[in-house]
Amino acid sequence: MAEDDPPRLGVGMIGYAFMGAAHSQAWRNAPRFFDLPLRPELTVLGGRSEGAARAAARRLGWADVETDWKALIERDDVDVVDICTPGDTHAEIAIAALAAGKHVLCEKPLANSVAEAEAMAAAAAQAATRGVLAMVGFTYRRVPAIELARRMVADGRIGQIRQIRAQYLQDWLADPQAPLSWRLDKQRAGSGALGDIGAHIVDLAQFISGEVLTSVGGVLTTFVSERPVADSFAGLHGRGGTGRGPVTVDDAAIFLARLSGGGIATFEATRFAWGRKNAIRLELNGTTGSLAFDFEDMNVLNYFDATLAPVEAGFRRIVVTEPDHPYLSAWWPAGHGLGYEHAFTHQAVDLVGAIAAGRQPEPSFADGLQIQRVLDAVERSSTAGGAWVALPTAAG
Ligand code: SOE
Repeated sequence: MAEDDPPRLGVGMIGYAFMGAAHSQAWRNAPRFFDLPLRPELTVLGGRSEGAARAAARRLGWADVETDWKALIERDDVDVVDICTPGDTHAEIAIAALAAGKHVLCEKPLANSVAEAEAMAAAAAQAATRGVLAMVGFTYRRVPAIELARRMVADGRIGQIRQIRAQYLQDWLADPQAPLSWRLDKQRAGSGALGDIGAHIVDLAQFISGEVLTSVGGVLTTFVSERPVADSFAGLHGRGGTGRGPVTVDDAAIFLARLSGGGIATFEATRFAWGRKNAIRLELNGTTGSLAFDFEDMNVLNYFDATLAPVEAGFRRIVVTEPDHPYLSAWWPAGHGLGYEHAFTHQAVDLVGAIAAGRQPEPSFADGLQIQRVLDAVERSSTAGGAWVALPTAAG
């Protein structure tokens, strides 16, 4: 460590599968590309099996491992606890880490139920009075084109929002032989497409518009109720295994919403859209223009300016790679583009900045709770045959 290096920020991360790998590269790269007020250090990786955790730590760049998450959060060299485990463990780990005085980054959705999310938000509010901060990882907020869209809406570039169309489309379960994973188990994941990917588009619609959902009505469905059991997983895809087990979550969710500004919105979350690998599609139509985004072309934001003469108007393709675009000055020359992993790096950068400044990072656990209430309301609506369910308009 050089004398003028910023002070270290010890990170202890629990879980090292798909999300753990994405968070690891973020902690590694953040201080290499951005000037940070604190220097994140990949101090310790938590995992139940020592051999597997050590192999993952070597591969992902962590200095040490702990097999007991309680030991990890008590370590003096850990300042931030990064939770990359399935949803059924979020509440217990996050609440204990905050009580131990550790800042927390928790993967989305915040929890598996509103009750758990309420307990987590209460623990975070209490911890904040001691300068201990908590953030939930709705990572796509940190895609530069998404942040640009948010700024353009705030600057009035599309006027008053009338309609939002939000879709999150994947296809990794469209094959009925795709095996079971924890993401298909209600006990572990809380819900299926709704919480796993629907939560992202609820967050993005609210983040970009600056509005909240005030009521929802929707339908959840499970197309394939039993699947093969897998021996192992790489990313989202399982291998081998014998026997079959039940799917206890939704495969797809479609819902309507009313927005706090008077507009309306549609949401669609599915893992059965053959050919759509990670299509997050958002379109906002305002009184004076539209914005459209698709994650499968993530360096582009499409903008229609209805204040122009009709003969000149037309969707304009803004390539979001200029140094003046959000986060871009730290990366490559214009036109070279960013990928999925960069949003995780931006998330780490923003969290480190907030911790150094003693400022509440966003999205907070209170924001995570508000989204949990939306998910819960959609489930209740579906159970009630699609009836509208009202939501509280203030988080908390
Ligand atoms: C699976 O659907 C998943 O890995 C989500 O859990 C992530 O949040 C999303 O970024 C990619 O897809």
